[in-house]
Amino acid sequence: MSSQVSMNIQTKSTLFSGIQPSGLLTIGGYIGALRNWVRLQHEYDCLFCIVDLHAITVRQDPKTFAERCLSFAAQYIALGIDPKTATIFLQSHVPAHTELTWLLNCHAYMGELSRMTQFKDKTQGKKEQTIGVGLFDYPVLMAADILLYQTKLVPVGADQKQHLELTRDLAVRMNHYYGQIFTVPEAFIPEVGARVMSLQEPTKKMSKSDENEGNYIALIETPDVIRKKIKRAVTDATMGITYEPDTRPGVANLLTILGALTDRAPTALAEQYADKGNAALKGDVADALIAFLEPFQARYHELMDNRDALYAILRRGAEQTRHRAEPTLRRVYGAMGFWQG
Ligand code: ATP
Ligand code: LTN
Repeated sequence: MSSQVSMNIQTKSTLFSGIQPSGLLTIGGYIGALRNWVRLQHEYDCLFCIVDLHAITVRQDPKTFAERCLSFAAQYIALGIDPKTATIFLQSHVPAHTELTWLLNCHAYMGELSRMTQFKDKTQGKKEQTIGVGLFDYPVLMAADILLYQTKLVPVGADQKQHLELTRDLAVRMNHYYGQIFTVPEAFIPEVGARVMSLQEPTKKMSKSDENEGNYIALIETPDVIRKKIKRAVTDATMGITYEPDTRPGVANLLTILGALTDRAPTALAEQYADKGNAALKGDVADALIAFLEPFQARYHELMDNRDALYAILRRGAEQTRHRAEPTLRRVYGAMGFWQG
């Protein structure tokens, strides 16, 4: 490696992000997060994780889990993450993530974790005896993911803002007790597309684990299904197209999706479609989705057909991150007074 290259690596700040392989990647995850990973990958020293340990906070089928994790790696790459530039890896391959989680657990409070909206949403209506402790502790594992690498920037959708704030609080708290051990990270949340909404219930977030498949567009959806789902998307009876997320969430969501895929502001698109109807807008949204997803899917299938290359990328990612995680872990143990031999 030339000294110029090694200097560049050292001077770039670290960026970390992850997605849990808990279902099919959706257009919401792409617009809210992955799109920005692709955009930021050359500016930062990037670590892109498949957070498989987070995924098991809800039951996963052991028969399909490994394949899904692999397919996430292929989708990251097919969307434009360059494995030569960024590091792609599975969370479970780097034991330091769970090790740091324990150290952070001993500094996190029941109260702050109980206030997490995602925990409240995912446990709503459930009996306490049926709620896994992992779901409660989920944000601490996420904090460990981030803090382990002295991460500066974390590109995520708006729903993860609260988890990022908890991560920052934990970092500041630990730095206060033990001296400077962690970089305090910042969230990168896009202005447009930070919260892509469900197609059938446009007042809630599009989610890959939604029971109703009609609520999301998966990245590996076929053109026919995309057209059907967009056609059935809930809008309203008001004439013409306007961008009013509070009063017309369905229409605003379609404008957001189209805007993200065509690099236009949703408000500018609304003006263009002002005199048109929902059907015209929906037709164009479906066209834009298909135009974007077809070449992506071709790249994805090619990668899935070439398993050895994919395995090599993930093995290299695991090896690199295992090394990178070690100094922070040692620093934390040391600062806390553990005898390290
Ligand atoms: P699950 O349903 O399993 O909780 P999800 O679909 O909500 O999953 P995550 O794995 O939680 O997706 O999120 C992956 C990344 O994509 C996160 O950064 C998240 O903020 C972002 N993201 C997910 N869904 C959306 C959405 N609808 N709009 C914008 N960003 C999103
Ligand atoms: N909780 C995140 C996934 C996640 C993550 C991370 C995101 C786990 N660890 C670290 C950014 C950085 C979610 O999207 N549900």
